[in-house]
Amino acid sequence: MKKFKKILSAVSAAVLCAMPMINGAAANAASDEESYKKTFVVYHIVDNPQIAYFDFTIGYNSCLTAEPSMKTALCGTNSFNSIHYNISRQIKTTYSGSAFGTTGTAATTKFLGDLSVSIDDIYDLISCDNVAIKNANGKSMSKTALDNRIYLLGDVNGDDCVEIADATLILQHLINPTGYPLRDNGIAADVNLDGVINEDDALLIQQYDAGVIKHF
Ligand SMILES: [Ca+2]
Ligand SMILES: [Ca+2]
Repeated sequence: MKKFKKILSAVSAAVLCAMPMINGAAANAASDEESYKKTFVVYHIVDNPQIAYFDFTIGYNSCLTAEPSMKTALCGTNSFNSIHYNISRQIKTTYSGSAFGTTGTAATTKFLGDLSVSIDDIYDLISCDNVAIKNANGKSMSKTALDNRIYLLGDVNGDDCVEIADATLILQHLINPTGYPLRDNGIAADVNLDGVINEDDALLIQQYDAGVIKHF
């Protein structure tokens, strides 16, 4: 019951976010088209470079849809496997290989939710459990060595909306990084998840705002 109330409280903010898109021509014929979605990403961040094995499980609420976790370049060619269980709404992922040797994002997991789902709700809708983390010697490490953080993809300025201002901020940042810094190293700005923040990400946000694409 508590979660349901929280979702309802987010509706008014979501309607405000959606206003620019409703004005777009592409959004007028929305009834028989795919509806707009918010794209949330769990970033699985290596906080201890000695990690050589991790095993985590993510569970998620029925108001979200999910994909298997994806590895980043940080995992290299080491063993990485992720399975999505639709029925139980769980994603199980394992990594096994050499120690990372550096910190950074090892994997990402995408979720799609309706516009009514706010970033404040998301930690109640997604649960991340680090089942086991080990070093290269097979010794168990603290489960907090892998940090799981959730962001609304494309919300560069952190106002819980994805709109043209976010694309503009990326472009301003590319020209003047110190004058237009990005929060948390721009982690929410890399909408195509290629590890680089550039004009391609700004363009995708513009396309989302214009209704050309409905999610990332
Ligand atoms: Ca924003
Ligand atoms: Ca990118």
